[in-house]
Amino acid sequence: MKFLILVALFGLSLAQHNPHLKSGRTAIVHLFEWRWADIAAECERYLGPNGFGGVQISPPNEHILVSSPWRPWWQRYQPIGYNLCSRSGSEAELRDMITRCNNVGVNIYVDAVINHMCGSGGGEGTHSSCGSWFSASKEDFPSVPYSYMDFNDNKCKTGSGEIENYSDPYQVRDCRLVGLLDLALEKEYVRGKVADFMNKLIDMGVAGFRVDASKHMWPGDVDSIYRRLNNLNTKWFPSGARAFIFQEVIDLGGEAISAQEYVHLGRVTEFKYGAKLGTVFRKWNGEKLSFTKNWGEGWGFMADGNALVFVDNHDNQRGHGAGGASIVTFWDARLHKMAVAYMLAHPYGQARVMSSYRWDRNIVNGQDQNDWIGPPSNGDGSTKPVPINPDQTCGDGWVCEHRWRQIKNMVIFRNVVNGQPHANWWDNQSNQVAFGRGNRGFIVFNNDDWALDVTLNTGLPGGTYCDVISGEKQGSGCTGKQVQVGSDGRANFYISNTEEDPFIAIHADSKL
Ligand code: QV4
Ligand code: CA
Repeated sequence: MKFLILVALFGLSLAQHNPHLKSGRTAIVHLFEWRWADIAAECERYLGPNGFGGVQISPPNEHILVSSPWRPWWQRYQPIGYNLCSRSGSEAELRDMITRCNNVGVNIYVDAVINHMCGSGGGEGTHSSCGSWFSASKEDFPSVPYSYMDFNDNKCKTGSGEIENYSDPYQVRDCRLVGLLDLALEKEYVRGKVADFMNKLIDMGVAGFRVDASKHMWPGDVDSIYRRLNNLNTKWFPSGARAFIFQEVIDLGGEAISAQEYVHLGRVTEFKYGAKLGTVFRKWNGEKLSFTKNWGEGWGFMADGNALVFVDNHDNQRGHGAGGASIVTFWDARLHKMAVAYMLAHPYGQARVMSSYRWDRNIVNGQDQNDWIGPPSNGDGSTKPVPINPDQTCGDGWVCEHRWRQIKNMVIFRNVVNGQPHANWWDNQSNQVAFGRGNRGFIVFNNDDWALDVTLNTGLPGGTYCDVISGEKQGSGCTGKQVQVGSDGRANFYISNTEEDPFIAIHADSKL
């Protein structure tokens, strides 16, 4: 009886923690600022075949077009309405992408910007991605429609109308975040419009949502919106399946609003994860890899089943949001590959891989003056396609971390070891560590300034394994290092500290 009451109370929201990944897939990738046509092609030619479970897409709804600076990436975090035309493409292209990705077992998660509309200084006119007229000064968005009555101006108690103090939860929820017109989500009308927008996407076949700026919305308001959501489309998902919800709450500790206020509604982004992992791999503040023996909840992170984890995201890779200098991005490729491999090998959390584009950094006093630069684009601001080079890397400034062999192979590793416990930990009390996942996979890192040369218990059945970091299994051969595991499960590992990739990973499917 007690159990039934608990299910009735929490059943709906617990269901929103499930990403509904298909057939043993475990990781998702954020294809930041990619066009829908390119994502559709990527699902079919790369993500589906390589075991990626899903894609987080950039906001698909109508957004402001900013001219100064010219077409920054962040214009998409300033909604003008819920028409589905954006810098990434039209509604028809969005629908085609969702269908084609679903058909190859890759889920789509939408970045939902529902806390606000454009900035108060957004002007008036038709400078929006679908060409709808709006007026920021009058708070008039006829394409929804929203009028001045649908915003929080009277609820916010600060003199400027802005969030002035993050230790006051009322300000954080009811006032403007960097000038963004704050929606009155307590109103039935506004809740209905937001739910209609999300339901349209659910009916098109998306598997869930990253909920932008969740900290800035009252948990009760978003709960009421989530409860209005349709079940997922039964063409691709089990009947009764609820949308996967992961909420962006930056909680590094020490603020009035905590991630805990949202975990009953869905998963929450665990920002401590990337901040700490970066500090560990950079060996800052006396941190050592050996200290990560109890990585996860042991480090004060939220409960495993609530966490969405990542090494970097589209904000903190360019100094926006939180996390600070310790965040390891593609700019530090060697450390980035190690950190992402560590995340993918470790069982904690729902993992998300970042896939970025390059921009000209111009760092003055620690601040990147070019943190606004949008995706590789033509002069008119239209986003360039993602060309694929003969060696499978991406061209035209697209970094495509998810296509780096080491990262792609660790996504496969995570699938192969899915459900297996963290096991056979070893460390040298410094920055050389190793751990396995049951009897299915094993990984060894050398982040010290000297060579690693040690015989370890891998937990794997005896045989010859192909290291999926220095190469990979191809047919019956191996393009990388080979590891001999004895019948007792033990194997010798040698990793020089000067190697480009000072780590080795082997798993059940890389056995020769
Ligand atoms: C400017 C002034 C303000 C002034 C305002 C008046 O700076 O002082 O009040 O004009 O209109 C952009 C500009 C910003 C500008 C604002 C409004 O950078 O200078 O304000 O637009 O015109 C992204 C960017 C922001 C960008 C925003 C909207 O990071 O720089 O603001 O998009 O275009 C907190 C939050 C967290 C948030 C994080 C960045 O708790 O929720 O900051 N993260 C998410 C997204 C992020 C996005 C938003 C939230 C907003 O991940 O990408 O912000 O949707 O930690
Ligand atoms: Ca708000």
